[in-house]
Amino acid sequence: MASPRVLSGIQPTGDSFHLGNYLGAVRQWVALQETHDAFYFIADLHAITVNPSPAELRRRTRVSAAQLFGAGIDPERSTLFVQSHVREHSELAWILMCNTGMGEAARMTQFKDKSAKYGETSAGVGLFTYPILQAADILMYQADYVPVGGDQKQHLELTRDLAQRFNARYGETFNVPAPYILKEVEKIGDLQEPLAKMSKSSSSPQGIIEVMEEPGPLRKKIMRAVTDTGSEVVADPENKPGVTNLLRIQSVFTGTPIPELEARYAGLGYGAFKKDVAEVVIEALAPIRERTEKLLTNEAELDRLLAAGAARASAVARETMELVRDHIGFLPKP
Ligand code: AQP
Repeated sequence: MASPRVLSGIQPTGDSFHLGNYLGAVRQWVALQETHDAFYFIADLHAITVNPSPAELRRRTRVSAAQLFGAGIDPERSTLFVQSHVREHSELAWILMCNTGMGEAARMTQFKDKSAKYGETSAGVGLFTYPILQAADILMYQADYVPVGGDQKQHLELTRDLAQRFNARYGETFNVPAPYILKEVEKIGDLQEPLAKMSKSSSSPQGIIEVMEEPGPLRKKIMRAVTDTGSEVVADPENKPGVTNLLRIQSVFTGTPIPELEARYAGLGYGAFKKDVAEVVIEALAPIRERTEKLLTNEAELDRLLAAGAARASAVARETMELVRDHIGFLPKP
């Protein structure tokens, strides 16, 4: 029997991914490639919703690819590609848009959050239709599971609704995917505002840990992370969101259960705890940074790997689109 398929994407919207992207998504991608038929992509079509300059987009797309390979995505076991290299994504997004209600799209909270920055009427239409493109990305590959952070739950629900609606209207076409979200890392908090998610676009430089960050500044940021009143190192998401966030980070990286960490730091205070968290994060990210930097010295090789990924992804996308076009009633191309 074929392995179940996973599909996920990440936007090239920064010069580095952050700890939330890594722990919430990319780390699972690396693990899942061992047991699943894995498709991962760099979401450059999504990234243009916020109008990066062409030079910025090109650089960030390559940096993103290098970071994914550097984090452990194996081009032999996973299909890693750039979204815009597979033209079918945009075509399927349009078809799905024609099957989405305005009210349904307007309910997406990420649009509300992101458009607040521009003002709802000046935000691009692409930002509004973004979740529908995301549904197209997923359904195109007939994915079984989508490993993402908790912020994507609502978009996954929309994807499932659109798949079911399309199947009911036009006949069985799409696999209905399920989210794959790990509770303990579904939301890595901003270091300065731990109730908010760490985010490329909304976190302040002090609130975000970048995967590509040098040990010096990284250590400083963790030492300065907002901790809560009191001095006990205990997980309490409501009253101690800062400490809880750091405990979660240390726990996933070391594989040590949180109660064990709480016992270890009993009576030691925040300083000793934060120092250890910083060392754990530095040690975990250093090899990723080094491999990424090395990969970036050979752009031609990086582009070759991405071309191979695009060829494999395109073959699947063509197959899905033949089915979609036929089911919807488009005439075959003469
Ligand atoms: N703080 C987070 N905790 C856990 N998971 C997170 N993800 C993002 N932030 C956290 C997950 O990372 C994957 C890739 O995200 P993305 O780059 O496609 O976009 P995003 O979710 O909008 O993340 P950002 O950092 O906030 O990017 P910008 O600022 O560009 O919008 C997803 O699986 C996401 O859930």
